[in-house]
Amino acid sequence: LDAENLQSNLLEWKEQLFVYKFALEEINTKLNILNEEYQHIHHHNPIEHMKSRIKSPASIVKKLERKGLEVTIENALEHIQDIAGVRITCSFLSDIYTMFDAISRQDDIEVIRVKDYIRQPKLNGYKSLHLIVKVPVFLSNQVKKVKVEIQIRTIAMDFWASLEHKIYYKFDKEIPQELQLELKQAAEAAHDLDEKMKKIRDEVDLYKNNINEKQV
Ligand code: 0O2
Repeated sequence: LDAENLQSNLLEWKEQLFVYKFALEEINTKLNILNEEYQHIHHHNPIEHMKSRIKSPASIVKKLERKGLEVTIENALEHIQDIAGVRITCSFLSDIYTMFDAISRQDDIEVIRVKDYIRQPKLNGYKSLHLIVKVPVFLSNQVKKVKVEIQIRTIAMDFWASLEHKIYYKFDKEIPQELQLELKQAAEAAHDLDEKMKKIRDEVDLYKNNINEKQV
């Protein structure tokens, strides 16, 4: 089954696929609510921006092949965890775990997998928190639990990952060794920037608290 066939096949499976769109809409609404509530209470929004997408049939085929699986819709639905994906970019590292906790606490969301590439970065330097969650989509005659991948990272991690992604494909997934080393150093620089920003924010909070205490 090639990409074109899968595409027409996927159309036949429209019902299977459009639930991913609904699942994304639900997750987006939940995230917007959390962000606004946090802004209201703490005067700080943990989400800098977010982006969601449905994986294209061609990418689904490529991923199945990469995994050594037969290209079938059943395999796609079962083994491709990121058909629906949301990427959340946060200002600060702590915001990542704030979002993670808030998402995990929601009764109707089931977190089925967590990959913490922040505590354990990939060898190339990649950092991000990946969750696979299941969210119920209420249709007219049934409830479908739909898988969504949520990637949460800081602006600095996102900057690094988007450049690395481009380089990876530019070199057809064989990045020259010296470039790999430079990328790793850039990942460390991104990490240092995150730490520096956190320190500055803590100092700003201290100033604010001092001013408030003086006013009381
Ligand atoms: P694309 O082109 O971004 O969609 P799994 O079946 O879930 O166990 P998978 O999908 O490899 O295996 O899981 P993982 O490690 O959670 O990675 C999922 C996604 O994270 C990738 O999707 C990338 O978007 C991102 N990612 C993972 N590793 C890297 C990395 O080293 N660099 C960058 N830039 N992004 C990374 P896709 O489908 O592989 O790619």
